Amino acid sequence: MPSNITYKVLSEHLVSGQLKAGQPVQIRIDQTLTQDATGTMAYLQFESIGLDRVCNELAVSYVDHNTIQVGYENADDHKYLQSVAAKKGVVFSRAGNGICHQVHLERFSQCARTLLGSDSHTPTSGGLGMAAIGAGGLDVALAMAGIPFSMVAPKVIEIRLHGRLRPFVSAKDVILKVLEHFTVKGNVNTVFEYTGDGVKTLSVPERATICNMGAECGVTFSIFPADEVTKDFLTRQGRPEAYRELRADEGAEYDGLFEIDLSALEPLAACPHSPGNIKTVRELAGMKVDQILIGSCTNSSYADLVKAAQILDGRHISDNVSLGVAPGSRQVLMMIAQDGTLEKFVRAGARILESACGFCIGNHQSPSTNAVSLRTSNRNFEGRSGTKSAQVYLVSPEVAALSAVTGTIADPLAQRDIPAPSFIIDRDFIQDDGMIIFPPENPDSVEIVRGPNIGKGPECSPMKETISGEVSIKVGDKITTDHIMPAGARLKYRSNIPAYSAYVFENVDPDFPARSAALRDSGKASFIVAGYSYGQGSSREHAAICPMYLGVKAVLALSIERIHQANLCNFGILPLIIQSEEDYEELSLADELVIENAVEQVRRAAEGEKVTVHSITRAKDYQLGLEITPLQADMLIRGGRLLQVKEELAK
Ligand code: MIC
Ligand code: SF4
Repeated sequence: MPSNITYKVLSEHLVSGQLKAGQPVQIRIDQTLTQDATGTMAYLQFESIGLDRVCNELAVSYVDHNTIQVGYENADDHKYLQSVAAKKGVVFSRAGNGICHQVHLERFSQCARTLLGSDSHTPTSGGLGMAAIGAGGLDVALAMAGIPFSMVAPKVIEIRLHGRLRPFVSAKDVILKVLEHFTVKGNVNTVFEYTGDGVKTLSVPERATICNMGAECGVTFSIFPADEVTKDFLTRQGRPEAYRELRADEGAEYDGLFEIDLSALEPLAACPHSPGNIKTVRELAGMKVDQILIGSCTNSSYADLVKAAQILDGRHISDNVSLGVAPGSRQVLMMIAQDGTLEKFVRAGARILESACGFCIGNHQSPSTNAVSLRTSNRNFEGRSGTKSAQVYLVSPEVAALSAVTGTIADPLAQRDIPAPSFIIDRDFIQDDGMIIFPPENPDSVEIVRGPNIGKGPECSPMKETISGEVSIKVGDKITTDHIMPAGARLKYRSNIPAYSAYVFENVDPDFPARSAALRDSGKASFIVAGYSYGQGSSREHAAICPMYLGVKAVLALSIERIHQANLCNFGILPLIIQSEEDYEELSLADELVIENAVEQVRRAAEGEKVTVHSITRAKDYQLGLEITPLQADMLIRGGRLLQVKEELAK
């Protein structure tokens, strides 16, 4: 049967299950990646499994998120990560080497292989034909232990590209168009596969930008074919052996089709406070801007920066604007330093930032009160920038650079003063892996360094027969993991569960941690009630671990995003689906709820039965969905994935 590329790659990696949309399957993971903010927990959990070395083909540990180092915490994390990498056979990419997804694309990704990363933007490598999936740290730890990854076989949507982008229109506008159509909700267990004659007009970094922000739609991954363009990219990276042709068969079938005429696209922007809130730049033109930031794993490639600098060349940024530029990797930084691009930025008045996540995760560069900030990154959730009142718009590097000159949001198609940038790679990329440390053959003498910031891994307990307690918080739709577990200034607590737990829902309801912990300490369960798309955004498993630490036993939501749903199961929290908006309206803060025969009910849920939750407060039963695989039912009952795996390994 003719196959699309998604199922070609998945079937080559299938370990068990039937590759049919909606069915649970297990796939072999070739490569893994972690970053520091999720990595410390991932390696603490890997250590607790008790293996001497990682078992998968390639495991890379990046330090890119927490590089600000105010206080000892971040540096403690780096030391732990470097030493545990050496001990366990993991490749270590040092702080300063760049953002994990950009560096992985440049130096490690391979066509038609699988990659599991503890970061939701891992699908960036789909740009060169990899099935690259974001997951929680524990799932990545297990993949490093050689345990297959459990997922639901996805629906595959064909996104057919025609024509060619016009000058000033870029890959960012393609993915913003996709976001406008598919929105940030309802794309769970789906893959976006790009096809059509427009594909060959896009470079690998452009394809990577498009795959990167598929994460904002909530898809499992996005993937491009591997073709001559891919081969050229890998050859210029000095890695021609990583290339393998990957094309969909003639007549391959898909579960849906969305067509985009690249030549008809115009510059777009995602408006506050969601990447799915799309308008044309034309509509926003003239709005005064305070801050502009070019970088992040979405748009910080060599090509992105060269084009932005061409626009700024010989001009100066407006007096009311602060412009920051963060090259995505050390390779990009070295290349812009060599070809004069860096000087163009500096002369134009840009502030050159470290090759790291930095501003994107609210680590620094928080805008002023009520500021309008234009960014080339992928998320503009309220408060993520570090300034709650800031209005963050996501745009292409071209629109960002032009707006830096004018001081207002500028529609490049409506002006003639500044010519359109153009760039085609005609040289090899600089290949210098001097900031990558490969693990020693013999790690006997390596000591794992554990500074005071390195806490313990999470501790779960088996499910009780009766789960009874209270609703400790009720939230609305589209609650992101940034709402649940803020990053920015709180990121430094990632290795310390009790300390980090004090900030759960910090910007939603700062009393939540105390309320939930009080329930826990009096022997009661704590329940979260939420609307649609609960847990969208990041893969951070802390959004499950810290609520678990505070005694949360179930989330009752109208819908839950894929990675977060998996994280909840991994840490023994029931991801229950409320069946009607009326039920959601009714469930209220402090409602007393009880789940009788919990173990039996969970077992049956894996066979499609509903779970009965009794409300003592309203003297009625609610039927809730629990869409879990048998494996997830088992882990929920045993008290989480880690306990489940350890028990299995001990047999
Ligand atoms: C993000 O963009 O939100 C992050 C920070 O990269 C997260 C990972 C994390 O929370 O550590 C992600 O996207 O998974
Ligand atoms: Fe880093 Fe931002 Fe990319 Fe997350 S989205 S990996 S914080 S650059």
